[in-house]
Amino acid sequence: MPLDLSLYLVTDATLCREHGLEQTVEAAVKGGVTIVQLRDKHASDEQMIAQAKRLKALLAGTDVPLIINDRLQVALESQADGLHVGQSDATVQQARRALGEQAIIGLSINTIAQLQVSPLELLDYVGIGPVFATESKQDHAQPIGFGGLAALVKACPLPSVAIGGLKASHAISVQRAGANGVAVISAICGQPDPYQAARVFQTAATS
Ligand code: TZP
Ligand code: MG
Repeated sequence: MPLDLSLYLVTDATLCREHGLEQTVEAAVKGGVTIVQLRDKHASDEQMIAQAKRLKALLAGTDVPLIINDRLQVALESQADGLHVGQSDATVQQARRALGEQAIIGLSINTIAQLQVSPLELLDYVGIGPVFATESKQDHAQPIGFGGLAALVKACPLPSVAIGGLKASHAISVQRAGANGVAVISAICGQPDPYQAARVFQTAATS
């Protein structure tokens, strides 16, 4: 199955409180989300494994893969489709060795220097950002804007997804910067209608 990064949902359990995490993911996938990352900075590994297994069951029968943020052990034990690591998480080498050839492995990058020292041959994609400042990640790096995004996309031979403060109205600018997709938390999690919130990205990207 080719990797479709076009609308990448990163979950936030707190923001999803109103509808529930699974209901939000289910609705967003119906609305066009192509890949889901389970991200939770507060849950224990056990809680996250249980949550990942519920999401895997929910996504069964769709082509939408489940990626785990940061925690290699959770990805392994939940039999998720892959792992997304930041600059200070498990290394890409550790992840590839533990998860195998088939796993989808992504890495966050914010600078050309980080790109240059990354083992690109072991990666499936990079997450580039933050494009804008965002309240969804407290400790985010310096925002890079669309200019920074375009420069990193140009320097990177891998598929890429842009992240950080992105809304449907930015989909065209992300496309023009050359990224393969848009990754979002708050544009879908916590929205009154997660299905519609996902749908507007499709409309925006094709218009
Ligand atoms: N990494 C860089 S910015 C960010 C992450 C996880 C948060 C993106 O959230 P939002 O609500 O789409 O700005
Ligand atoms: Mg991380």
